[in-house]
Amino acid sequence: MVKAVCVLNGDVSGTVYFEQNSETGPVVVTGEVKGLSKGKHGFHVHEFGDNTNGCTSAGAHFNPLKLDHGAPDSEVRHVGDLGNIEADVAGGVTQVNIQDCQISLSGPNNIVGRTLVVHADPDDLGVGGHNLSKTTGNAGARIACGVIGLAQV
Ligand SMILES: [Cu+2]
Ligand SMILES: [Zn+2]
Repeated sequence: MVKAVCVLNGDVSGTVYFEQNSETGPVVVTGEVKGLSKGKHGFHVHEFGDNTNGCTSAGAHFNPLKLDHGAPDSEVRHVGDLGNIEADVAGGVTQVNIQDCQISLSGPNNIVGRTLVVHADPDDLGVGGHNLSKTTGNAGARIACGVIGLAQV
């Protein structure tokens, strides 16, 4: 089993864990994010584990297959497209509980060493009709991020 972890820092904070039992199996993403405004917030793995200029230097969505942005359950998506997390109330603790079949903790879709980003706005999952829908889901500012690193198993 491989485990990874990300400590999110910024306007909100959180800790997110990634667990994968086999090299090609799904990755289970769990954890919590504190302080979000009520509603949906885009949640992605961005290409670089570089936070030298804050979340900006993490680059674009992790997209090794050079496809358009999309929903997590869509065939056309970036590997890093994990959709949204949703806060039921403002300023509370939002639980993260995602299972994803494209991100991996090894191999070509490896997300270890890249950056997890939480956005200000909802990810429209590529279907919002905005000129950014097919690249970022028009999810707005990057309000928190952190580099994904290997965790103790
Ligand atoms: Cu993003
Ligand atoms: Zn994307």
